[in-house]
Amino acid sequence: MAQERTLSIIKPDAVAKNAIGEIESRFEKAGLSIVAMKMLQLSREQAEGFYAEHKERPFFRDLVDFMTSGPVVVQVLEGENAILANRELMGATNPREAAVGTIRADFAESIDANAVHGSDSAESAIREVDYFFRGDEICPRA
Ligand code: IDP
Repeated sequence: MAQERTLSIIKPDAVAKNAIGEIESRFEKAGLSIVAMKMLQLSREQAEGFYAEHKERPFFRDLVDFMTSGPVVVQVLEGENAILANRELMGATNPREAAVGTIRADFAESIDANAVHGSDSAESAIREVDYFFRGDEICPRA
């Protein structure tokens, strides 16, 4: 099995609910290690750049409004098949469709305010980790 890294974000709704610890705990209990993390108030420019692939989508402005509405926690998770493992822990984009026991089923209110982000492919994981972290900010486990 491949050791991978993926970019995870705890979004403003989950930070506002004081759910940071519970969400981090799910990653760790699932065998993913947090190898970098920071809390940030994203600027509009940062949020727009991060979600550039959605620029033409009708929900883009709402997404940027939401992602800049309060602080977020960005982190790099490392572990076996970390990209897929994180997506499984997160659950479906729309919390109404998210499987029982997933982060979105338990913490998200709506498709707009859906608690977490996770890279969806190896290619986006590289781009997204790079978007928020310099190499020397990542502390790999042995
Ligand atoms: P993902 O976060 O599950 O990977 P994406 O399709 O990449 O989902 O969409 C990025 C984010 O954009 C979602 O997490 C959600 O917050 C928002 N989003 C996606 N689709 C919609 C929509 O139809 N309405 C409103 N917001 C949406």
